[in-house]
Amino acid sequence: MGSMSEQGPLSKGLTLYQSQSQPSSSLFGLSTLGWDDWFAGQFAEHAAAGLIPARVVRVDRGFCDTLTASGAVRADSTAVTSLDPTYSVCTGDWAALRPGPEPEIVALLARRSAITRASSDRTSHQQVLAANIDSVAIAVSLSAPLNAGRIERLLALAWDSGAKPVLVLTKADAADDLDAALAVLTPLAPGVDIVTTSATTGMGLNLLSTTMTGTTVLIGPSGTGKSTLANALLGREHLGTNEVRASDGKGRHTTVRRELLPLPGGGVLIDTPGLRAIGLQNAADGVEQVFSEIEAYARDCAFSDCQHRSEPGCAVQEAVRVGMLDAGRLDRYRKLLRESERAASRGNARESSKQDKTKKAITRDLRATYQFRDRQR
Ligand SMILES: Nc1nc2c(ncn2[C@@H]2O[C@H](COP(=O)(O)OP(=O)(O)OP(=O)(O)O)[C@@H](O)[C@H]2O)c(=O)[nH]1
Ligand SMILES: [Mg+2]
Ligand SMILES: [Zn+2]
Repeated sequence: MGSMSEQGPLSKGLTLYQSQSQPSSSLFGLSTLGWDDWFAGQFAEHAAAGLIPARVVRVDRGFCDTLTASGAVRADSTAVTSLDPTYSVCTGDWAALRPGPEPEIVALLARRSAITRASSDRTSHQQVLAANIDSVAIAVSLSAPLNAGRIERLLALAWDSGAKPVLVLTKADAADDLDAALAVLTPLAPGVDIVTTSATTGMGLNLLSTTMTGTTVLIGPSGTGKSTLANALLGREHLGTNEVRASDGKGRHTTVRRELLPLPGGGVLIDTPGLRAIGLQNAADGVEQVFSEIEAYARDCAFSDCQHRSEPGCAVQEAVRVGMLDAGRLDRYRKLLRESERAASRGNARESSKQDKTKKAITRDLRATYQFRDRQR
């Protein structure tokens, strides 16, 4: 781990290209940052215009830190900054960059996936938390009381992004009763891998790094140990961390910017600030995926439009009655669906946009893959 300390993630990309072992047109090093044929296919016209591909590491008031095939570049990003946050440049985006003494981002490539939440400003805008992600790692602290509703909410956001959710349990060294925690968490997350970790003892870190291929975004409340975990995976103290408040055990919102970090073993991690409010917007697909066992019971209801309240022949209520399904979970399912639908009906014309349809299509695709995988287990 010590040997990594001189070599930051930014210089890593640079080193790959200084070796000159590849022709200068080769995008070999970019693939370690997540570049693939899907993005390359969109880039032909930009390449013809003399632009180069760059992955956005950090967005910082009109500028972006990016990684390109020839290393780190800080570029003006005014041209890709919009009043509507959905369309503004975001960590994880692939951009077309005009190199030179004053580098500039000219355009963004279409996103393959994005994790979004309803904006805190209560408009119909969506805030993009991270773009072009393959997995969403949800950090859950084992040293704090578990909050089922919050975990389900984060899972819904994750499923809805088109990426694969993973529950990452942190601070296992400080857990009161790990088995009891797993017994609570497992039924909340059907079809989701759960990895138990401790940055203090190193527990689960190898397993976690093999689980994370491509780009992983780490989300969760403040103080759950996201940045500490990222540092442990990175092998050096790159990100600032801070103790939780002694008074109430809550985090101090130490991380204030999203940041993309290439990992030494391959793959890319995006650390994010602790989430306060997690508003769902048009995330019904995600909600249904989180509560997939309820959806499965509902297929056996006598009425196809059963509301699972007091209808005769309701298979969901039957599951509650025989103890297969927790009544509280059914309530939370209803609440999240309602919230998501209400937000969607507040009238967001963009919902029907092509981008959104693409996102949903990808979600469906991934879902089919995971369902297939689950059957194989
Ligand atoms: N016991 C124990 N403490 C940990 C572990 N990981 C992190 N912590 C502590 O938890 C506190 C919060 O860690 P951070 O990494 O700053 O948490 P964060 O999720 O990045 O918080 P924000 O940036 O505010 O969202 C720090 O005091 C860490 O030392 C762990 O594995 N075990
Ligand atoms: Mg942090
Ligand atoms: Zn029913």
